[in-house]
Amino acid sequence: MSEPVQTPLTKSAAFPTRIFSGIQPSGGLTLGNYLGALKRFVEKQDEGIETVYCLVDMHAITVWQDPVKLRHQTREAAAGFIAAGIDPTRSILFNQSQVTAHAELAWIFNCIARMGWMGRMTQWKDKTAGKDAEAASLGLFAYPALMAADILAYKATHVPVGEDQKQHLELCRDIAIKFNHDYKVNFFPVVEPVIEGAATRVMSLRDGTAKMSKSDPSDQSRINLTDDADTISKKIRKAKTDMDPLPDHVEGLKDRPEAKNLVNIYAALAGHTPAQVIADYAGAQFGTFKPALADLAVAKLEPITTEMNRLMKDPAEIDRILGAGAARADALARPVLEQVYDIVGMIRSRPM
Ligand code: AQP
Repeated sequence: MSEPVQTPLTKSAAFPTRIFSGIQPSGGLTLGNYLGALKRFVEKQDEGIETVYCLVDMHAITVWQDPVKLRHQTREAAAGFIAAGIDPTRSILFNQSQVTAHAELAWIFNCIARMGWMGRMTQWKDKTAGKDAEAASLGLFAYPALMAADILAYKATHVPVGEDQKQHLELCRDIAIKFNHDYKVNFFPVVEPVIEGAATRVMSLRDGTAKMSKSDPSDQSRINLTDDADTISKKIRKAKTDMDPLPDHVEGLKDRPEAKNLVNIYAALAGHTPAQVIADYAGAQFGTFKPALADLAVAKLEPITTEMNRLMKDPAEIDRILGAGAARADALARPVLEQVYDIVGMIRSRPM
């Protein structure tokens, strides 16, 4: 079986290749997080690239989080990363709040980024749509500056993400360029987003035009990495679709968002292209395709869920792994931050 083609990473002469990415522990991980991010984090690690992965708990609190649940979700996300194949001895895996360089650099970037840049972010607009934007947290507005700090504290050159994060990465590039320009340095790399594979935007199972999201009020809209086999099967069998059979060309999926979503999910789980899936299922009714997809999803996700459940029985060990990862992350980020303080003209005379 052929895998969808992955584009080789573009290399910079000035900055060694380093990958950074993160996920918010703002709920349980979804199939969208898995296919759009986590699965590809593992691929990058296995390619032997230096990889830094972060559970961005400070991003999570830009909207209200129950403290007890947040701690649980952070451990659960860490378990999900490890169960999916992140090896904490090869990748650096930690939670953001344990490395204070993120918050410190974010403040400096708050002073580099412009209000207008933040106001144009579609995630900000989406998350405040139909609500009183004046009542949203300042943290939610400034979210992309913290995200830029997450990445640039490591001088990361590449960031694997889903399609929805593309605009935030463009803003990260703008911040790096403006910092370098304002201070007349070539200090920060201009990061490259790595958006590849068949499922860069996994959509809701209830609405093919909305992103599958861990904060969607409907649990039926998403597959959680904690769902058991029976729940996964039921959710896929009940997924919204139209009445037509699958087309015989991928172009036939245009204007059929729900059908396209299910085909893309199948392709990403199987490691095929959507065209290969269509070649196998041309003319099939959803009564045939959905059970095949459900079986595939269960086969791929059940081992991860089982391993997550096993790891969650030892929260102290998860905390130890996150702490060890944070110490390694801090050793990379602190010297970068100290240089930034020097560049912007701050006195650093405190005895260490
Ligand atoms: N539906 C998706 N399809 C593809 N990729 C996705 N990602 C998230 N949802 C999808 C990718 O997962 C990474 C981490 O995202 P995040 O959890 O930090 O934030 P998010 O994109 O805002 O995810 P959610 O599930 O929608 O969280 P909430 O509901 O809390 O806002 C990113 O690489 C993202 O692209």
